[in-house]
Order: sequence, then structure tokens, then C-alpha cells
Amino acid sequence: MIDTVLKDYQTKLNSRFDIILSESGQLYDEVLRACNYAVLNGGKRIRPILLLEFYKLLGGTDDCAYNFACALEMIHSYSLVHDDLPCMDNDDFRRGKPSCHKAFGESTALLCGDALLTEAFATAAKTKGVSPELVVRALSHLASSAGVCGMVGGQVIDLSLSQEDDDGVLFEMYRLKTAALLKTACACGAILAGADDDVISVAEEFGEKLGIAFQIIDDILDCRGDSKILGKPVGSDQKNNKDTIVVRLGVEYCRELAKKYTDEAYAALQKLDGDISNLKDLAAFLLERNY
Ligand code: GRG
Repeated sequence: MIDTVLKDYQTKLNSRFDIILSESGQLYDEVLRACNYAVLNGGKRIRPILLLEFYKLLGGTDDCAYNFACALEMIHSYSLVHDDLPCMDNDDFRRGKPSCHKAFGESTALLCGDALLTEAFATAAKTKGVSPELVVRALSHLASSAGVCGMVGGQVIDLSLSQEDDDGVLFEMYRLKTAALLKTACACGAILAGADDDVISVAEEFGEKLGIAFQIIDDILDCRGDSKILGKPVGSDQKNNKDTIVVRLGVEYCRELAKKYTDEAYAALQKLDGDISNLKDLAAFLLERNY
């Protein structure tokens, strides 16, 4: 059931990306090709789907939020392109294909990330059918979640993490590097739908708990996953001598921990009225995922 829901969203989002990326024709050819490569490559589209589900749940008219949802996915795609660079995680594969810098070279990959980040805001700003005040509020939430107090800040912690740091630092890194984008996905859906502040806070709480569970599962997959299904080599954390919660506490404990965070995310959802079944199923899918 959730598979069909995900597929329907993925198809609609991919057709919207075809339009958005062809409209960005002012970008130089090679960078534009790299952007297409980075965005249209089989990603799960979890973040835009969360945004669209919250938007719909809270009374929004589904199609109006698509530009904003695509913008969020463009920011996620940029972060993966930069994260794979030799100066970051130095990963040669992503989703079963050479990573962007392997296919296009490092300087084009760097510019592709820059272009996706910038074009994302241009795309979100084109949101129609929602009041401009709500669009600006959502843009502001998105910008702070992606910036130094969010995803970029998390990457800074990641790069400087050492074994002397306690588990609290590791969780702060998860909260910022990964959970911040999932949290803003849920919050932006709620904001664009015109939800009240207390409902937006519930969306944030759900997104943050889900995001931390998501990163724990990601770390488990890095050591226990199947590289064919994952589309990238497993053991990259070990190769990079990277400290993760799985390295510290072990796979079995971390599975329980991811379940605990997912249960807390469910508990937040229960505070909302309306049909939360897709969001519940999505959280369950993310906990059980193998890619
Ligand atoms: C400014 C140099 C510079 C960097 C930007 C690189 C960066 C900051 C942040 C990295 C954030 C990052 C890559 C977090 C990992 C989050 C994560 C687990 C991503 C995988 O998400 P999925 O599984 O990917 O949703 P798909 O492939 O489905 O899209």
C-alpha cells in the first residue's frame, strides 16, 4: 500500500522536476546536465513526500505545494553531491551510479551543488496558490534548517567529531545534519497549509524524531546493508574511520533506538486530527527499509 503511495508521488515529482530543470536553461549546459543527473536518479523522495502529506493532512490543495516540495529535494540532492566529494565523505557511488564528481569532475559537481541550492530557492519562491506571507515563512524555515544552524552545522560537527566527544555530540550531529531537513519538510507542509503554531510544532516534533531514527538506520545500513540494494559500497564509515552510534553501541541496540524514536514520532502524530495513515506507514517503511 505505502509502495503505491510512494510510487505515485515519485512519478508526479519526477515530471515536475523535468519542467523545473528545463526552465533552469540559463544554467550552463554541463552544470545543467549534472543537476539532472543528481536529481533524477532514483531517490526515494522522502522529504518532498513528507511535505506534501503534511500539506494535504492540514487542508492544503495538493498541487500548490509541489514547487516547494521539489525545492526541498533539490537542497537534499545538493547536499548528497557535496557530501560525496573527496573533501567530504569521498564516495564514488550513489544510488548505483558513479557519484556526481565521478561522472562530471569535481569542479562541475561543486557548481552543480551550488546551482541546485540557489535554484531551489528560486523554485520555492514560485509557489502559487498559497499566500505570499506563508511562502516567506516556509522559505525562512527551510533556509535556517539547511544552513549553519541546521544541515551545514551538522556536517561541521561530523567533520570534527572525535572519540573523546560524548554520545550527546553525536546525537546533536544527527539532529542537525539529517533530521533538520526532515523536520523542515513536515513544518513547511504545515506552514503552507496555514496551520496554527501548535500544529506546526507537532509537525516539527514528528519530523525530528523520524529524522534521528532515519540516520540511525542509515548508519546500520552502512555496516549491515546489501551494497547491491543500497547502490553504494557498505563499510564506508569504517573505511573513513568514522565514528557513528552503531560503531559505539552496536547494531542490535541501535535497532531498538531507531524503533524508540519512531514510536515517539508516532506519538506526536496522534496529537493531530485527520487521516494520518500514510505518515504512519511511511515511518514504518523508513524503519524497515533496506535502501
Ligand atoms: C556546504 C560543503 C557543504 C556541504 C553541505 C554536505 C552537507 C552540507 C551536508 C551533508 C548532509 C548529509 C549528506 C546528510 C546525510 C543524510 C542522509 C542519510 C541522506 C540519505 O538520504 P536518502 O536515503 O537519500 O533519503 P535518497 O537517495 O533516497 O535521496
